[in-house]
Amino acid sequence: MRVLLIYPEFPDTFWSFKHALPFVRKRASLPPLGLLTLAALMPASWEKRLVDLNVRKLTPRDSDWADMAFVGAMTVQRESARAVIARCKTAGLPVVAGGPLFITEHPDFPQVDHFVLNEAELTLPQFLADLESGKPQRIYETTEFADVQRSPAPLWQLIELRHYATMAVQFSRGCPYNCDFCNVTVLLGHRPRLKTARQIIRELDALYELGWRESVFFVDDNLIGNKRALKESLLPALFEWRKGKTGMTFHTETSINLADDEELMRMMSDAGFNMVFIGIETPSEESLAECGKKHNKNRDLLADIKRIQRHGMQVQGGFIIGFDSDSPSIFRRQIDFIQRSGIVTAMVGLLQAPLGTRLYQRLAREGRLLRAFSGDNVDGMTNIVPRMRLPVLQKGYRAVIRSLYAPANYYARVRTFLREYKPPKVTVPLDVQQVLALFRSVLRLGIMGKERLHYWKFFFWALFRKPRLFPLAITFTIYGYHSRRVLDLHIH
Ligand code: B12
Repeated sequence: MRVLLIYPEFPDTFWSFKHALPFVRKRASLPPLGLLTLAALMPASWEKRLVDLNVRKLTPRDSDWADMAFVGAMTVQRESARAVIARCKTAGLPVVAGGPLFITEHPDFPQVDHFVLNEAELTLPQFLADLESGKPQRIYETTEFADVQRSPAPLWQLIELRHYATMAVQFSRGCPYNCDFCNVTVLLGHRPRLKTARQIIRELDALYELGWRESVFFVDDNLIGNKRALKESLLPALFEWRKGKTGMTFHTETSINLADDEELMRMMSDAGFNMVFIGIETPSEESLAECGKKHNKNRDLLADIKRIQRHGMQVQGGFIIGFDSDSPSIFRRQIDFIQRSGIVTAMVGLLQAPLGTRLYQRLAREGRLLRAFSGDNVDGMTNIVPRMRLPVLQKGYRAVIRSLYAPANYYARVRTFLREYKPPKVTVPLDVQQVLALFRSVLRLGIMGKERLHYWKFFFWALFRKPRLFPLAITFTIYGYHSRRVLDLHIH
């Protein structure tokens, strides 16, 4: 059996980093970890070829070679997935689909022959058995959650690592919290299921042996969902593993209560974590109560963020506008909060209700759902009828985005961050591409860019005041450029 594993293209969005990647000559930000894991679950005797459309095109030679196509995608890749499925069908290939997009929207894909839904560790074996006996069903699904300690290491050899900006590993699945707008607990459950430290070390070893020295994203829903396992097992193992090695910094997603645990922050930083993405959502206590984000309530969020930054970890933040409790004052409050926090990469979106969430159920009961979730939570659109009038909400939202990413404010935020940030001990050694990225940023932003005055002011400030953090400062100039390009597309 020859199988093609296909990852559809991401549109030009905040998280695609499409305008930033050319600076470092990369083609995509992250590899498709779901498909790489799926490949490892398939029989070893099958021949496998992975086509990530974010890296290269699908050619007739690929489809001529294959006996079957496996397509995996998130909602944001919907359009590309549709086109890919149509192409495979035209080429006469049976199509199997799985992953988040199809879990929620499989009825909208009549061309797909088989859906292998939920966690493939549980559903793929049954499909394989039925395929073998010649009677494969159309849908395989389950309400159970997989034991990730039996999950195989991803088949890295199916991709060319050099095309990606970051690699990915996954320690746990599931999140102990229950925010009403998030579908992670529906997809992956409440109780974090953990791999063993040994599994992760094996995955990191494989990447290191393939020559990877750049950053690795722990794509956990909340890495600190089980703090004890982290402190007693994973972090000490990572610390030991790191000895005698160069590079390979880590970043991940956590909840804000990371800031409460001095020991955990120190251990994470020592293990090589230099960045965490946190769902901050809003400075409004009423809105936090409304969405059930109890763990963000009754705390000094700004002080928490700074504490994490002082432990050598950059904080990226997710923010939401458009809760029922939000009044028009929220626009100014969000801007002020984000500026003061020094969160450079602030993902601000309008409240949306993905299928399967508690929010979706409530709004369906109230007759306030308009259409399916677009899959991109920062496109300035929403699929719900908000309390605030939609034109007011969208106008306010655009003002927030414009303000946050205007060069003067953006660079001010980077400075706020760099003043607070303690340079981490673990770093990635500078390579040729990073040095070239500096020259490309000078050319694009410092010479050709409309923002050049801000750029040079910041450039010299960073060079003289924060020389150790200068490479990071240049990375921020590039991210700022990407964010402005993408958000301009959405808000004009
Ligand atoms: C890494 C990640 C990203 C990366 C994606 C990079 C990449 N190249 O894949 C980035 C940062 C770009 C991203 C962005 C976003 N993401 Co995201 N992301 C994740 C995250 C944290 C991990 C994904 C992962 O690698 N998992 C590990 C692998 C092993 O699991 P898996 O992919 O689910 O695969 C398993 C099964 O699904 C199945 N499977 C997967 N593919 C296939 C294919 C076939 C054929 C079969 C049979 C089975 C199968 O088998 C695998 C093993 O069990 C997930 C949460 C999660 N825990 O999955 C959210 C998640 C996928 N993201 C989500 C969302 C909403 C987003 C954003 C809108 C913003 C946000 N809230 O974060 C943006 C949208 C993108 C944009 N605007 O461009 C949702 C998806 C909802 C949906 N229906 O699409 C998730 C589930 C989290 C959440 N609830 O918010 N994300």
